[in-house]
Amino acid sequence: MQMTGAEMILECLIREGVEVVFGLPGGANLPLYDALPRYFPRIRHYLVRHEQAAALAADAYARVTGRVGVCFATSGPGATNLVTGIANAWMDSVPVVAITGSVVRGLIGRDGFQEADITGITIPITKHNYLVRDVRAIPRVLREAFYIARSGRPGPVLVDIPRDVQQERAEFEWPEEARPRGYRPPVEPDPRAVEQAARLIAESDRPLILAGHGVIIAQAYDELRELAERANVPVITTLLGISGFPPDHPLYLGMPGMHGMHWNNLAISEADLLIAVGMRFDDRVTGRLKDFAPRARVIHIEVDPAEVGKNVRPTVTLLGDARVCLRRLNGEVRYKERSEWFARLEALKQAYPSLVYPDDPEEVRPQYVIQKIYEMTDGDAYFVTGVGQHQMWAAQFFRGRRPNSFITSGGLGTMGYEIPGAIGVQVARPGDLVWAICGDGGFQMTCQELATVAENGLPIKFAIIDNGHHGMVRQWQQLFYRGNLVASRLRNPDFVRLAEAYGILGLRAVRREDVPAVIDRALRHPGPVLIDFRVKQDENCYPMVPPGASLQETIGLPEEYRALAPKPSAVEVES
Ligand SMILES: Cc1ncc(C[n+]2csc(CCOP(=O)(O)OP(=O)(O)O)c2C)c(N)n1
Repeated sequence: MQMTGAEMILECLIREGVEVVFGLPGGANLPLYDALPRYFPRIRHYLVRHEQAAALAADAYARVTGRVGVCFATSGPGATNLVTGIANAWMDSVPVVAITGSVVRGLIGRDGFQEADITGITIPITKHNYLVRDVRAIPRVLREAFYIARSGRPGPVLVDIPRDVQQERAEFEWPEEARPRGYRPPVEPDPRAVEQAARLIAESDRPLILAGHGVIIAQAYDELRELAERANVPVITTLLGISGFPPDHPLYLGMPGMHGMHWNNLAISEADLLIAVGMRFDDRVTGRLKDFAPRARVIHIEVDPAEVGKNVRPTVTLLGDARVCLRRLNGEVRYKERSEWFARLEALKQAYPSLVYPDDPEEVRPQYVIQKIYEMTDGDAYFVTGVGQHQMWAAQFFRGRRPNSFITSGGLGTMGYEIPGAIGVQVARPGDLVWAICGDGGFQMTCQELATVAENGLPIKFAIIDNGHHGMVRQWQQLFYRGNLVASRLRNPDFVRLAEAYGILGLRAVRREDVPAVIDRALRHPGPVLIDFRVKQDENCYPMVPPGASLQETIGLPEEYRALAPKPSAVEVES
């Protein structure tokens, strides 16, 4: 059938099962937008107010659905505005296809109006990208783009299509084969490696599982749990592995690393075996690499061969999809009693408490707000965060009950993720409760998207952890830059009135006793709500591994906090 390039793009999206697109039009993608209404309502389009939000919303949509997220932007500034969102998806292995309009073919390379070499710019932050110069190539390119984005280790793919290519007509031919030649991501691990891994687990007296985003991407929740229970091994989840394992499970130990549980950082240093599943030994997890897990052998379950040995050299590698690898491994492992190790972990937990904080009625502690939200929702919600202290507290105190319900920017650490991220999640899960845990700094990086929220009646609950600062920056300046607080203080707008300006219910909490009441009010309100939680401004986030330090050098909670923890029992722990 003959169609225009623009129609071909939309036809391809339909065939790829795309239902939702986030985007913003401009001169170079107007043919695409011109054709779009003919594909309504099979495709729903969410108009954002800044393209960064389109890419970030597509990223969050992809994280919760496991499907490819799609965003549109025009050439030049539209395309470059996507860059942060694309980099975010790249760092966290999220399948996104970004479709940009480009200047007409005759202007390419001639500094045409709104020309930017977006394929050049995004080479290092995409799995692959394309500039389509021939209208007949559109179906093949988009088919490949979706295949590449979602297969193996997922990631973003950008497809740049000149305006005149969108306008040209040609015969639409859907290719049989989606996989580009020479691209074959691993799926099945080597059976000998599986046997060897099982042997290491059987030999180990002090094993730990380190579960990362790969578990969630592969939807290997049951398989992870089976491994832990079958082999009797405790589970630590990285920031992006949170919600890959039930937080109330007796084998769960929480997060490791820079703001992870103190006991985990010490346990990793004592472990004789790490079973790393779908995680890449990020520096925020390992601390100083040369002192990381000095006693441990390592089993690395990983889908991307480029990750193997990049930071930590594994003893055994299971190369393949995490779910498939875990299934194979589960077939080989046996239960082993490890009472000494469990006693030791219990002792570390008691000696190095990481989740206590003072409770004072006059001040709102940020940890209290976050804990209260988890409590009052009974963890039955999606939680999306920004980046900074609030993100780390949200991770530490996580109590969500659903798998894959903690959505956050990990590798890139993109402030401003909280609003577009929550939009992507709410669009993907219209009937579910979505809480955005926001920083007052990060919130202002994308708060124009409150218009998108209001326009579409997305009933997101925004909790601004308003400490009047770029809190994490203030903390670093206080601890590592002689208390020289530069450019970390924020003079904020009146967030309640800002919400009201967008037609969103705005609430505020200034005392501890206000907190449950405003959360309750937000939960009862059917539409979007913004709550400005005026929290204690100088609260620091501990535990903390200082930058460049080893996990063994974790700074624990302040003494007066630790004193609040239940007293250690008879178990002896040398410090
Ligand atoms: C886009 C971007 N710019 C700068 C930073 C550096 N940075 C990391 S945390 C942080 C402060 C975050 O402040 P806020 O959003 O208020 O959260 P808080 O730490 O106070 O909870 C900054 C500036 C970043 N992560 N992302």
